[in-house]
Amino acid sequence: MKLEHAELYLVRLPLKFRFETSFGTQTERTLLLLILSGEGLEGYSEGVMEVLPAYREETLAGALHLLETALLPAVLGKDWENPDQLVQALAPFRGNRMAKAVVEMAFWDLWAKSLGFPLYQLLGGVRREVPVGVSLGIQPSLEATLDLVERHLAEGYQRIKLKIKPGWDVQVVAAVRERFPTARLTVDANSAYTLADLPVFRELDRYALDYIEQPLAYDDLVDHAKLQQALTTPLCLDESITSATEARKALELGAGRVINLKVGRVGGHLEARKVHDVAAAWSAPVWCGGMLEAGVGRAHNIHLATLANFTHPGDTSSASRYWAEDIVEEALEAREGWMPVPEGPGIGVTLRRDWIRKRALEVRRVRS
Ligand code: OSB
Ligand code: MG
Repeated sequence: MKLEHAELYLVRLPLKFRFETSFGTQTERTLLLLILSGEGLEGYSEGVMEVLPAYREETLAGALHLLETALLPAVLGKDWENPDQLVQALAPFRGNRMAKAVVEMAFWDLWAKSLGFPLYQLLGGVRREVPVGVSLGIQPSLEATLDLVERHLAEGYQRIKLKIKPGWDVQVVAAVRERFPTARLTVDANSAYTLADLPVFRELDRYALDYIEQPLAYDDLVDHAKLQQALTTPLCLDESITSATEARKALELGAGRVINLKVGRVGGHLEARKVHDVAAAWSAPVWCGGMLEAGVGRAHNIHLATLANFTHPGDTSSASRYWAEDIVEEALEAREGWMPVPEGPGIGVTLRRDWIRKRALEVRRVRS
């Protein structure tokens, strides 16, 4: 596949809900969209980086700069046999996995389209629909939390993930567990705690949570291993897992027993599949995380989540929960906790091009 040119768009989308986590509150998403062209076809991807480095280190401005000046120039004007070869060309640039994922994922879409296959078939997926739960932000009150949980369970979501932070943890879990004794429940701390908070986790250990997601520092494995030793509830790592190598080290150390796999965080589908395989070798389930994606990123996530070891429900809930209007024509909607895989070659979505062009904050064209 000869890559010819690329267009980068920055688009601001207002969120339908206020999304509070331990690291901040979001009311909108500025997303980076890549359209990669070659041989008369187009591949699409969406970045997961945010304006500010609150989740991990990468930023939107940094990624845009790197894509324009280094990553896209390294791949444009050349003929790539497969995604592996393209990933090798990006290997000399250290880190910046979210930015690299933008290039890699658009290439997968393009390559799958050139071969006439849906992406999930090329990845080796085994499902036509994927199990989904929902990630619920910190609410202003316990009553608001209980209402929100009730509504999403009624919609059929297979598990509820509650965002927690110091001072908003045990009491909210206790209240939700009391009202919904058999619901699959998890919590996500987004690195808000330290080992000094062991008493909080001992309390949380009593509520039959599926797992506790990323309680400690975003770049830590060792303290997570110490915490895991002290608990019955499995820990799930999100921020800490940036590659298959980190996943191997985490599982070997006992830093967690479950992985929240985000294709954007680990540098693309190829690395995500390696993380998936390492986890399977350690009998550790993975599930598909989300970063409040619009239609393109969401479609990529769904295709990835068809792999066999995605046994726990993911965060890839219905697009209509997040956005009044999406960047794609297709409605990516879950039914009774199952998200169907988009049909057609590649990721199977059509861009709303005129709408995107009208709303774009910036457009950058990169040629070989
Ligand atoms: O920690 O999983 C996370 C959103 C943005 C950044 C980090 C996280 C999240 C979510 C929401 O939990 C997942 C989603 O609904 O897309
Ligand atoms: Mg998380």
